[in-house]
Amino acid sequence: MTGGLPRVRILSEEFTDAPYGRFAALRQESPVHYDPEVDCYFVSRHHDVRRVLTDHATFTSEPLQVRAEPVMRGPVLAQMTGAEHSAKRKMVVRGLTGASLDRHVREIRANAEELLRPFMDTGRVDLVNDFGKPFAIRSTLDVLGLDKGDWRRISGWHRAIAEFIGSIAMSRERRHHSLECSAALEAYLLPVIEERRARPGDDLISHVCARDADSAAMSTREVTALVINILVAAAEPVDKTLALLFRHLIEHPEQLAQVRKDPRLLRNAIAETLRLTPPVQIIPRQAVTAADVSGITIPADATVFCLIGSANRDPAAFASPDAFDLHRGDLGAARSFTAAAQHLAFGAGLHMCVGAAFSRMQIETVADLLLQRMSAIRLPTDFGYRETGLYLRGPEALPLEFTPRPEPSRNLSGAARGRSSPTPSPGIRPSTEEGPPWP
Ligand code: 2IO
Repeated sequence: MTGGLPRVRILSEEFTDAPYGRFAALRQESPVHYDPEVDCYFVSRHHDVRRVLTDHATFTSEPLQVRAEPVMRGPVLAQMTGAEHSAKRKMVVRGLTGASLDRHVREIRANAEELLRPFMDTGRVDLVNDFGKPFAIRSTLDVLGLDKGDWRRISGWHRAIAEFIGSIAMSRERRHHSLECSAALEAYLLPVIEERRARPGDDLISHVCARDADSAAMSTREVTALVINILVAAAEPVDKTLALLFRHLIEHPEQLAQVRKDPRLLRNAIAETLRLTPPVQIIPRQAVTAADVSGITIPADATVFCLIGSANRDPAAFASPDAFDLHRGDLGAARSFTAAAQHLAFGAGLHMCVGAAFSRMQIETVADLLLQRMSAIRLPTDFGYRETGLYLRGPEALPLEFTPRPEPSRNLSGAARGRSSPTPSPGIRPSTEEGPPWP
């Protein structure tokens, strides 16, 4: 059935350049859209995306076997099921919570301070390329307990692996490059994993190497795949989310002023950023049997791409869905980082992002620090904003101009104000856009 349906070519430039403008038509006219060029069904309505992600009997994460496994050197968490899945998920959670979390918060702040310092003299920083990307990698290396001195090398491998995962179609040359980089990363990790087995520390690699009551010890291949999985999943969305958050706040100065006045609103702003502009735009699934979705039959074995950026702007789920509003009542900021989230930026169901709560703390900590150090944040008047990517999407660059504020004295940091979160709170302090320079 083709008559009357919009001819949407997902891989076309018109689509990739401005996907949000096209989602409304897709949701209305072709909510389950077959694109012969990529031989996939694109699901765009909020209700349908949630159904595909939570109906585990009908839709599996099988596509990751070809979309991820080659560069992950083995199966990732999202491919696993049953006891293996819950045991491994638990190990990752253990590395991100409790005493580890306190350490991660300190490391996140230290990484951010160090990366920002060279830009404090000039009052200019590209939040994506100068700050966000190195920050994402270095924070992730801290979590994994890898050597931050190697961040440039690891960053290069990471970029090629992320390109593989985020490509719907890829040239032979690029594919070859990604596979080479992932082999190089594996070779780099092998001696580290052996070392952590022999002398476990308090890092995530040691945690996943450890044998525990309800699971057998993992093979080195399993550990390698899990480490690469965490490296990519924890680093890839960070610079994008951070830059998108700042872009939305700069475009809505009244909301930025409110966040500066009451830093507890930062959480709302992050949740709303993830809803409006999710960094992970596509989650792939495969139909086990033929399934009816919005009146269209998806045949057995078909690949299904859930369009997260579209689901999150479905007017059936959110009022005025294209507006950035950190106060929106239909978002539920407090539950936005849990399985009860209304937006779908972290997915849904059994495979919902295991790092959701951690990422909230991470972005909140770094954004709070940036807001403390920078006042009068603006974009250069001649700057042409551009987002790239269809699968993983974010700003190409975000060159900020700002008025630097000095670092507060050490003994003052860590003063948390009226937070209700059970996790340790970053040192969030109120300030105003017009107020005197810190302190
Ligand atoms: C790493 C794609 C950034 C995941 C992926 C192959 C599997 C899985 C996701 C997220 C985000 C990354 N998929 N994380 O979409 O682990």
